[in-house]
Amino acid sequence: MALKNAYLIDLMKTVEARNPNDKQFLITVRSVLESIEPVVEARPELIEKGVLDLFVEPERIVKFRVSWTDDAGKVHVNRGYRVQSNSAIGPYKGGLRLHPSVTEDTVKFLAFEQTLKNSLTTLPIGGGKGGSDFDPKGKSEREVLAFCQNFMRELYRHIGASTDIPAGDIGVGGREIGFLFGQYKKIVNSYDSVLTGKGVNWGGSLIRPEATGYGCVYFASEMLNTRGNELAGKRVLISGSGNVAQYAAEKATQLGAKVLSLSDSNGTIIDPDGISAEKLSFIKELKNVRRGRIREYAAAYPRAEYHEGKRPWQLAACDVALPCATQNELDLDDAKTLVANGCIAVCEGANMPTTLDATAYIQGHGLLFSPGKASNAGGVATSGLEMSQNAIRLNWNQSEVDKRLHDIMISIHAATRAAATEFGEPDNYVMGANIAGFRKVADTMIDLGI
Ligand code: NDP
Ligand code: 2IT
Repeated sequence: MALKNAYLIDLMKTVEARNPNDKQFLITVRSVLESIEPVVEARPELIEKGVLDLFVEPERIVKFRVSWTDDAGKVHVNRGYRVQSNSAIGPYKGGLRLHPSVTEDTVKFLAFEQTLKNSLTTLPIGGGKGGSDFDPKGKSEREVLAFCQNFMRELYRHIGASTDIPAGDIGVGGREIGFLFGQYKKIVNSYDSVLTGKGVNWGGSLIRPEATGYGCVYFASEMLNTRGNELAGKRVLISGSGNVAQYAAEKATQLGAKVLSLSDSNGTIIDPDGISAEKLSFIKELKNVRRGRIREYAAAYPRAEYHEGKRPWQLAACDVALPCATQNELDLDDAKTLVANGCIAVCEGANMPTTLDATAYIQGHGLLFSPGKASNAGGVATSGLEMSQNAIRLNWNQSEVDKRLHDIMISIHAATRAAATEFGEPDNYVMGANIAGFRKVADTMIDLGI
């Protein structure tokens, strides 16, 4: 699909000129503009009032130096980022990513996506994202603490409970949120709801660790239901073995599916018997406590095979694929194999894991396909529920939060399909999510005065 509207073509040229090095951001903006083109054509005031011009330019980009010392006393310098993309419907909200691949481009594209995602959650949260090129792999706990404390020493001045509320993402889990929160609290001397994904003893919400993975599977179930189908009995391939992958595997298994794979950046394990709840406990201990590699699974469960350097998609046939690791991890060749093997649904747990040509191929062959901004929104939605509980200084029980999460995923699915149906393509979840997410933000920007 190419842009046809002259105004949007011009706008895209401006975005390219302003962000010449930000490849992923440009791909993301173009793909969103293509989706919302029919809305722009139907509503000239969006152009007249400059809504689109504002929408594609982050409200604020913060970039800072982070220095820390390793266990040998050597000084290291990393770059830290926070991109505050859009605050029309609420304070900036979005995760922090710690991975050596993080650049300004990464954070900018994720913040842009987050604005649309957060709009879909039904909650009052704007879009932001942050992170650093710090690599937590192989670092001691003291080194991770040193990094987190020094990262927060700069970040604290840009965030706040009603300004910007970061959370976890790749490389940032409960441990890192604790280190960041401890430092924030010490600097500002105030117990603010300034981060989510906190531990339950210190303001966290039950179900927040599970929420992204569970939500993704709730969403996949809704998609399958539209074709009179269900998850029970389905073979599922999952990539990643971190937070999102673990809980997607847990919920899929609880709903009667057989999860055949998990992976990490080194390789993939395929277990023909399925990854049971007991085997998943092994994974959680391996990845979250020992911080080991997925290859160790095959040593513990000899019927499983480990494939070094491979992603799951071409290693076994599946009915449902849940990419839950990182961006651009499912390409056109993978999509062709999934289709040839009879896959019926691809539901993204990660942010933009499927390349655009792979997405087009999957949609073109009649599979159900959901973009992460819809199907992984359960994580940030439950972060929103954590903020609600902090605001009323009460904790809801597990079933209460899980029910709210489930209801939110059903409502995101319904809103996405309704928008796609309104524009004549009921199965186009990409178009539906972009339009439904964009309209609420755009209408609010107009209400608040440009
Ligand atoms: P984790 O750090 O917990 O896990 C990430 C997993 O993906 C690990 O198995 C990691 O392998 C693998 N991975 C990371 N980078 C790469 C890479 N470049 N190539 C191959 N594999 C890689 O992160 P999360 O589970 O939290 O996040 C996974 C995805 O879900 C991301 O796209 C994130 O943006 C998205 N997401 C996360 C949410 C959350 O609440 N946490 C909410 C919504 C979306 P290894 O161990 O080798 O690093
Ligand atoms: O990509 C995402 O939605 C997240 N990493 C979660 C953000 C959040 O604020 O919970």
